[in-house]
Amino acid sequence: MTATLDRPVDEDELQAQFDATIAAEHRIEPRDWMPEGYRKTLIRQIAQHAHSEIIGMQPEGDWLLAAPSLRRKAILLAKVQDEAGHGMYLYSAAETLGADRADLTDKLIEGKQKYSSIFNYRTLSYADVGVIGWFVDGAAICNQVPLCRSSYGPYARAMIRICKEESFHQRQGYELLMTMMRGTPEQREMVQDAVDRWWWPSLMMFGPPDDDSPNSAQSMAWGIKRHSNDELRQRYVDMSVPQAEVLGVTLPDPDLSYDPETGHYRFGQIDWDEFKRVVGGDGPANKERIARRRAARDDNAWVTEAAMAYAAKHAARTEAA
Ligand code: BYC
Repeated sequence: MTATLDRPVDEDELQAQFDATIAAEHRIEPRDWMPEGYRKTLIRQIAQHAHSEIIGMQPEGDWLLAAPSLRRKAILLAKVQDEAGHGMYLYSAAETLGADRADLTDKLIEGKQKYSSIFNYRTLSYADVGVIGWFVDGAAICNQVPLCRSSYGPYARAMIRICKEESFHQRQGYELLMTMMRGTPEQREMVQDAVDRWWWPSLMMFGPPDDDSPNSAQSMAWGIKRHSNDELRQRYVDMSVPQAEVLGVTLPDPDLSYDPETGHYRFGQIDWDEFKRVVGGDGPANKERIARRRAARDDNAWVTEAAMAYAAKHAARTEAA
């Protein structure tokens, strides 16, 4: 779909080719013409996704030095490192759209770009590490498996690898909780307490309800998103209820009930005011999450500068040779 230069570029023709590619369920690649809105939407979503992975290292990272055994520490360390890797794939995907990685980080720190609301809650006990794996990575899988079919090639391909790793993350969380549930009454209480605190924020991860989601319709028409926020949230609830039963915990929703007519679980009202507050910067840990990201950028700037200076020197030498 690359424009040829031997005749004037006809915007309508390019748009028609783009539309045909989307309609045929083929992929848009970085070299292809794309409408500015499509590019901007992808940069917005991919940057927010990358920021979520990077900020998402913090709540679990807080437990690295306090993991209860060497085995748990090794698992947690591997998971947190995976999240750094996911952030890097995603920033690379955003770069294929013309975004600049350092600029995206600056926008995150200045509050001009978002990251997932879930990472503004604190991890108060080790059970939270397990519940993040089960709930948060479970929600991530539910949301991201359809993104493997996203219309933008680099994003879809990054998602395939990321989803494989998310699957390990979800399982390690569930296995940790299973182990704790076989332990002492205090350990079982810790798990239930973590479930009570993380369930509702996990449902908020899927975004606002469909009738209050300004980006969904266009993103679905472009094949960036494949399902609406509410569809994925419902899928997630249906998946989580039997898992909670096997684990032996109660999900903190008195309205949760199976509806035999639809084959889905009905659930209670989500506190959308809380969601708006947290996304707007007033969650339990927003300020410290950004302060830590800012410190990491500033304290480590010398590493980037040294790497850039070395690369420039190396390029100059290669050119001279
Ligand atoms: N938190 O029109 P809507 C992980 C924003 S990390 C904050 O529905 P859209 C992990 C939304 O951006 C996985 N903001 O938007 C890492 C929009 O804002 P603007 C993170 C939210 O884009 C470490 C506005 O609200 N996953 O798994 O069509 C450890 C209106 O929303 C949230 C992704 O990023 C939220 N929860 O749909 C463990 C998945 N929800 O920019 C695990 C990729 C919405 O218009 N992203 N907003 O002002 C997506 O699938 C979509 O972007 C969303 C939102 C479903 C999240």
